[in-house]
Amino acid sequence: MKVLILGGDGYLGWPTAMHLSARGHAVAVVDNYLRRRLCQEENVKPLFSVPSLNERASSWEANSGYKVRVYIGDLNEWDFVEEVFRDFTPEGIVHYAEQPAAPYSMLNRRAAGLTLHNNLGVTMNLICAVREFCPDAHIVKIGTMGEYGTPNIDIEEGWIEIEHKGRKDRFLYPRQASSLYHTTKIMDTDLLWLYVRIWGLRVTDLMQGPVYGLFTDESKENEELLPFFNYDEIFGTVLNRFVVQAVANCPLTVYGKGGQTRGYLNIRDTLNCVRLSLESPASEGELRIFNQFTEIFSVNELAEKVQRVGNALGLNVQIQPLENPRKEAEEHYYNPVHSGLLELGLQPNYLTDRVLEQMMQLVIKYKDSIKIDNIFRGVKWS
Ligand code: USQ
Repeated sequence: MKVLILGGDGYLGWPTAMHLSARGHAVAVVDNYLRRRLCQEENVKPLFSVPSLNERASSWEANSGYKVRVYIGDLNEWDFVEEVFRDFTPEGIVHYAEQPAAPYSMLNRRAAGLTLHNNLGVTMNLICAVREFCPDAHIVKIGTMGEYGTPNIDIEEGWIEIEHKGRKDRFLYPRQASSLYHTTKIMDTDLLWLYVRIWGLRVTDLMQGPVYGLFTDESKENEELLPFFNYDEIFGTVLNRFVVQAVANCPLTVYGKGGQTRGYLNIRDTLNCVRLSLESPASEGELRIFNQFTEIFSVNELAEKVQRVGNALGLNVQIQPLENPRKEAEEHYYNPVHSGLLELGLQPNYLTDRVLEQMMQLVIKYKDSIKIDNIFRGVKWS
């Protein structure tokens, strides 16, 4: 299948490109290096420096024999979108090309505007490009579990049937996010659902939980191919941050009571979920939604696991509850369904002690490049 990956430079984009090309798909990636630029502006660095997309594509070809095409440009600009879609008319498109950080979106008015403009503009251009150049192509959109928030009832897989005054209908499951970033993902879903109904697009929306992990089958032999790995407060996700904090001998930054509960998954499972979705596409005129995570943990449970595994490796891991900079429920009910991807064939990689230990061992190699002042800055939601 010809697959175009929008946002191919990011934490998930590049590993997805290698994963799909190693399985025989013809892959092209697009990126404008937005995340690299925002990291520079906010003075944060990934754990290890990451070669450019063209350099990574060359290393991957030298290692594996598979070629990944690279387009550098801004998908908010229609002329560039048109050029890419005319040159590489895809059968499947993976849409990661968004400002991905909740804390960044809550930083200030400029960051909020950039998040809104980028995320919705790119989604709209994608919808128009598919309609114009490849109407039968399947869009795999990375959404987020955070779109649902933490309601006091079970979370269904995207849809809910409601009976009201004796009549029934099926609706998108209610969404109520707790950051602007997560809210742009709700708006994306609404945009896609509109054009699925009007133009008959094929769309899969993957409601993904926070991802953890450092290497995948394709990168583990070659550190040049590792993903863009942030551990700072703005762009890093919680478990990746805790692992780096443990290695750097900084107390783990549990926000508030630590009862915040989410569905997590290993980066390897993200790649498998995206591939399985592409290989069994949604039908014409279908918005298919999967909840994409494999296990549920509270922040306290993650911190305790990291502490136990870190101490067994000889680290001295402390846990330090901090006043929560975010506005979110710290103790709540959480019971989301997640059977769709398992039915498609997903075989989860669970968070075992061995997995955590391997992550820590790799981070230990880069211990000297950890910037302690990147770890906590206290971006407040209010
Ligand atoms: N948290 C801490 N300490 C930290 C960092 C986070 O206690 O040092 C807590 C947060 O308050 C939150 C939970 O851990 O309750 C998860 O935070 P996170 O930063 O790992 O994840 P989040 O901001 O929700 O966003 C991340 C990704 C985003 C993705 C989302 C999935 O950045 O791209 O969409 O996870 S989800 O959270 O399910 O919506």
